[in-house]
Order: sequence, then C-alpha cells, then structure tokens
Amino acid sequence: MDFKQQLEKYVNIINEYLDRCVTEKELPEKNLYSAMRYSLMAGGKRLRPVLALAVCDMLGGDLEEVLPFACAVEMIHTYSLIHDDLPAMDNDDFRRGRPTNHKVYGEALAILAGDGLLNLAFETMLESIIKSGANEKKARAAAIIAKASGANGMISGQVIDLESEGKQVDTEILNRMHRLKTGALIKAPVVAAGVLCGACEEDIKRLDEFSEYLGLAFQIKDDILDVEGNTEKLGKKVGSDADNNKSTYVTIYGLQKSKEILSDVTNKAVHCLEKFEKNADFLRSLAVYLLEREN
Ligand code: GRG
Repeated sequence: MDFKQQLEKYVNIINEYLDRCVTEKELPEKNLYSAMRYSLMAGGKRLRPVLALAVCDMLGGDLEEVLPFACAVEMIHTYSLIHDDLPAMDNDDFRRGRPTNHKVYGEALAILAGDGLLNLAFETMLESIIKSGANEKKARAAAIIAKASGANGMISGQVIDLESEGKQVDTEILNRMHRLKTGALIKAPVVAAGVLCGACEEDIKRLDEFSEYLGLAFQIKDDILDVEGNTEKLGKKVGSDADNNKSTYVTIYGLQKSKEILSDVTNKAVHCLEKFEKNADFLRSLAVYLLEREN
C-alpha cells in the first residue's frame, strides 16, 4: 500500500469511529449533538489521530486499543478549534471549509458544543480504561493527553497567543507559544500511542523528540500558509495572523528563512525515526507530506 492509500485507510477508520461517537438523538437537546457533529465531521486532516495509528502500526500494536485515544485527541482538537474561532478569541467565520460553529449555532451553543466534545474525549478514554480492567498503560496515555490539552499545554499556549496580540514577541516566547498551543497536541497522540503499545523508554524518548520537531514544523508551515496559502484549499481565511496582529515565524524570520527552518526541522524529525528502519516509512512520508501540504 502506498503512502496516500495508507493515509486514506487511517482517515476512514478514524471517521467511522468518530461518526459512531456522536449521534443525533431525538431529544430536547438534539441541537447540542448536531453542533458537536457539525464541527467534528466537517473533514479536517485528522493528523493527530493518524499519527497515533501510524505509531501503533510502526510498533506492531493493536489499532483497536489505540483508536479511542487517537479519536479522543481529535475531539479535543475540534473543541479547541470551535473555541478558537469564537468572537472572544480569533473571531473567524470559516473553518474546515464551512461557516464556523458559532456562525451556524450561535455563540452559546458553540461554547457548549466545544465543552461537550472535550468531555466526550475523556469519557471515551475512561471507558476504554475501565473496559480493560483499570489498564495502567491506558491510564498513562490518558494522563499524557490530559496534560497536553490542559493548562500545562494547549490552553497556556492559547493564553500566550492572546496576550501577545499586537506585540512583537521574541523567539523564545514564540517557540514556547507554538510548543504549547500546537506542539503539545501533536506530541500527545504520538507519545501516548508509544505508551499504549508498550514501547521501551528509549523509544518513547525517540517518539517524543520526533513529535517535538514535527509539531514545530507543522506550526511553521501553518504560519507560512497563512501568508501564501489559498483560502479555498485551506478552508479558512488567509491572512488571519496579520489581521489579528500576531507574531509568527514569518513576521520574525521572513518567508524565505521560515521555509529554510521548516525544511531543517522536518529533516530533524525524520532523523529521529532512524532506529525504526522500514517500519517508520509511513511516518517519514507523513513528515514530508506535511512540509508540502497546501491545507
Ligand atoms: C481555545 C483552548 C483553545 C485552544 C485553541 C488549536 C488552537 C488552540 C488554535 C487554533 C488556531 C490555529 C490556527 C493554530 C495553529 C495550528 C493549528 C492547530 C491548526 C489547525 O489544525 P489542523 O491544520 O486543522 O490540523 P484540521 O482542520 O485539518 O484538523
């Protein structure tokens, strides 16, 4: 199976699982489920859960055991996008090629849909832990994901982002912001999948370093796409960083230097996978695919 076919296979597995997690019920609160589904099933690259499944295959693990955790990360990611788009945050009108959640359902329901997805993520992981009889590896994986998405991770990154608006921040703050806001939720599925599959501590460290570089590369590319991307392909507005007066890799280093850093960081990510030899082929291709992505 080539890279594109394997990627499609992973995305289909993820979409089928997510589709079963949120169903619209004929209940007085059915609009809540509709708002949750609206954003969760709106497409998206599914990068975070794909990473978890790819690490699982690389380590010879059981995809069924990793899937609830992989999809929990996607639920958390989707909640963060819904909240990030709100008028109180980035105030965006388009996401994943459609009007943002609050544009369709109103602000109050969008906030609650985000809350619903966040809690569903933890419900999904906890049910999997309970089903396996208080499995220690699963508990550790859930803790990694909880830490990455909370005040020790993504939420702090978002706070730095909000408080940096309109200021020229230095590279130390910019890197901290990226590491927390974007990097943490890219690292979590990689490391959590390693833990779930029983990887040794040295391999967990390799996965940690790989995903650290990959998360940074992903964010640099995001900064570049916000300047020279295409609104239709991206499914969201281009130039939103400039509109919100944000410091990015492009505003600090310029477009050309940012591209050089992106290429260097991607090479470093790929280098971290050497030990896994042929089994890491998909993840290597994924790193290059992300470097070249247009959305
Ligand atoms: C509201 C707590 C809270 C956090 C928001 C994720 C985030 C933090 C903000 C999103 C804003 C943004 C553009 C961040 C940069 C990188 C990023 C997370 C892009 C969106 O992720 P993709 O490209 O999106 O994986 P898809 O739609 O493909 O899943």
